Amino acid sequence: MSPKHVDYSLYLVTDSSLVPEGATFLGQIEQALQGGVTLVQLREKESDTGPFIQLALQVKQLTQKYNVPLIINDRLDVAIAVDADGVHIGQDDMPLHKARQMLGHKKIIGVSVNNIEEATVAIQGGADYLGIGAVWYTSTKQLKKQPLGVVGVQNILKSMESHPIPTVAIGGITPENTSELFVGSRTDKLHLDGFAIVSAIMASADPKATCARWIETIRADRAKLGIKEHTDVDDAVSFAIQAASNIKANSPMVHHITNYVVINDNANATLAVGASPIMSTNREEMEELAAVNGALVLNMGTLNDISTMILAAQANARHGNPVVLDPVGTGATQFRRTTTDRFLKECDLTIIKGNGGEILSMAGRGGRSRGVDSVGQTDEENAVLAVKELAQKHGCIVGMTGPIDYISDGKRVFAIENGDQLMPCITGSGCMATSVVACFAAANRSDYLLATVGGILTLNVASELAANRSEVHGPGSFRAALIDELYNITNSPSILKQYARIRVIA
Ligand code: 3NM
Repeated sequence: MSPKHVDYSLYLVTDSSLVPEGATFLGQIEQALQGGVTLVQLREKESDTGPFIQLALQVKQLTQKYNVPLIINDRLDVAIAVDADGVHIGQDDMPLHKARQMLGHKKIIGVSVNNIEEATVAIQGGADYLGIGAVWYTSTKQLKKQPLGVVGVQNILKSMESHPIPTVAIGGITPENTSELFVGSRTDKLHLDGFAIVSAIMASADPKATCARWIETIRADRAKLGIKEHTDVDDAVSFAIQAASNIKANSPMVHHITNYVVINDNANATLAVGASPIMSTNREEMEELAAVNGALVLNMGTLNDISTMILAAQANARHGNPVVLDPVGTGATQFRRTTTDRFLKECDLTIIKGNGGEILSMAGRGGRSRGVDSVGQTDEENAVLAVKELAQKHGCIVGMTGPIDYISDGKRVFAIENGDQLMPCITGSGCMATSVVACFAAANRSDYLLATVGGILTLNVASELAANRSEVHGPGSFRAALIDELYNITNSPSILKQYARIRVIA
């Protein structure tokens, strides 16, 4: 699960000592999940390492069943041992930079803060979210500092306005005081993203009903303030337009290790959208390039030096650069399947962008490849499950291109219906889509799902504009016109609004 898309609305923080008689710890958590908690933190201060890991694995089974991230309190070793989605650290726990070094950029790291200075340091240090507390007195934890009250929370939010990250409040929060806290703490620009709760859920006689009512209240409060719940199509198109301008403004370097059939088209597509291509394959310079890259493309078309590709991916991930895999023809041979598995295991992939045959085959949902071409079609239900499951399994964005493109972060799924039928008639149109997606990701790191949607949308709209040109009579002239239109969109991206045919599926 990418840290960027976590729903913090109702965050359960566990405490096994509070479970009522007749109920069980896991039962309380499962009921809370059924009621709609959006995040779970396992917080067991007294547990030894072995039993903690066993418990974490049991809780992870539950959170996975309900597709909710699992965060481990304090214990990085346990978080790593069970491959949790992240860790929550207090001011006296492992320093944030050490935790990040150990967990990498794909895991969520939350930090407890009680004042403006702690919040500033945590944000500068790269925290993914802040737990602000304690808001009120609580019998669940011995507080070392005075509770903040609603105004104290608001002061911290105010101090974050120029560099916001998600926030949850914690300490003494109940269904009865949530609205007061939410409305009272908001600033002109910011509001709490959610509420972290221990006793009011763990000690509840009916956690499912408690949580279901609670999440309703939270949503109603947001609606009253006119805060939108989910990213919609308009958001995705606006993001794409801004994202296209950002590429041109920043001209990020996009390093391709790609195949020699499409290398020239990949470089030209990259230039056309305003980024700067480099197509090096020499192992000697991978590390140095990673230090200045905006993104890395790994394209499996003509696989040669796999260990250099892995080296480059690891170096780029270390520098926080998005790594985009195009698993060309992955299902076609055993060698390609094995190599794909190596990439999945050894590289910290940000985005996988493949055609229907490739993505369905990786998801075990029936895709086939003949050579590097996609074979066969699938219904929408299967396609949606394929991108969603694959994204969840590998904690990255998955984009599947075809007559309709499906893109998911494991939770949300977008479908793009743009594109022209001449696209599959030129070699490497899918590889070009991957290049453009990498350019979007390089210059728009705040939301890789929307960056992927933006990249695929841009190429598809360019293909429609190219096919409609009077001088385009077939694949050859279409190929040249496609580069022209990519370039034109980059210079006036608002045209995307007029052409975009996007749906949000989930
Ligand atoms: N952290 P309840 S307060 C775990 O201030 C925890 O950082 C706090 O429990 C902080 O929801 C707290 O039962 C306990 O009041 C919150």
